[in-house]
Amino acid sequence: MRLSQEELASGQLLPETLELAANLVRVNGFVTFEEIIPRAVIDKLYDAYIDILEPYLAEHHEEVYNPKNGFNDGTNHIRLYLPFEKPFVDEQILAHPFVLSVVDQVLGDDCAIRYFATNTSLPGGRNAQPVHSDMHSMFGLRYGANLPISNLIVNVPLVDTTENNGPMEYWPGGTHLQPDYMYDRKSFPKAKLAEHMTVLKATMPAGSIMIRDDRMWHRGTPNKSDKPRPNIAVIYSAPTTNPSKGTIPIPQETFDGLSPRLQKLLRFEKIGHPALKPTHYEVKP
Ligand SMILES: O=C(O)CCC(=O)C(=O)O
Repeated sequence: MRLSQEELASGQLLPETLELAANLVRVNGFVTFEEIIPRAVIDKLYDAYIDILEPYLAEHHEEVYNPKNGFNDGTNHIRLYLPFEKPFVDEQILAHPFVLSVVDQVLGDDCAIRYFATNTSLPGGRNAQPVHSDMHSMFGLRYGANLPISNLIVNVPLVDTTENNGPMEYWPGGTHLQPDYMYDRKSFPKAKLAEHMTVLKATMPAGSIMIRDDRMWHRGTPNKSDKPRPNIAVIYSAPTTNPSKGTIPIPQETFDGLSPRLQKLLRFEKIGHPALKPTHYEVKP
């Protein structure tokens, strides 16, 4: 969606835009707001991200690179958890009023942030990722109805995402509306179905915001450019459906400097702990 000048200037969605956006998430699995975060903020984030990515890749080369099939099965994709510190900690990224109005509407205003990371398609990838949803079934193969939306992933690309630099591909419209058992690893393979289904590419300008149900099927694709294509990924969860302990260590001083709303969003996280060093290993609660 492209927002009006009035909405961009006031930082508030008009009631009809909010209704449309929330219903698009419910029905289509996602909504995108184009070019929301100012370019200067995005460029600063990109530079800071490259400053941690490059040494990280150099230091962890042996762990992340396999001579047989390349990096991460030839996808050259990396998930890197971010340290909870500036410039990554920015209210425009974590508590943007457009995002909060949509997540409050869909998840409830007691929702919480449970995840803070990046997904990057690095140059030189040969293979696309397998088609997947980010959440697995809650009840395995036993439950045959769709469950309410419990996690919304907010992606913010730090570069213009084009056909050429590894846009995420996604299957909207119904893949988030499946019975719970369809998200089990043993259910009918998504890749087989996806080949016959309509797919979109998440091409968008840097600083756009995509809000998606974490069950919507998607995959990373190879980056044919010579520059990394990072997406920030923040997950907002309905607390009733996501009682896990926190995964984001937040230094007390940093927490104290946040807005009351962002403090509330982060209330289940590890407040008073030193910031995490960047890592590609899964951060467990
Ligand atoms: O290209 C992207 O940002 C999506 C990557 C992704 O889905 C993943 O790494 O699980």
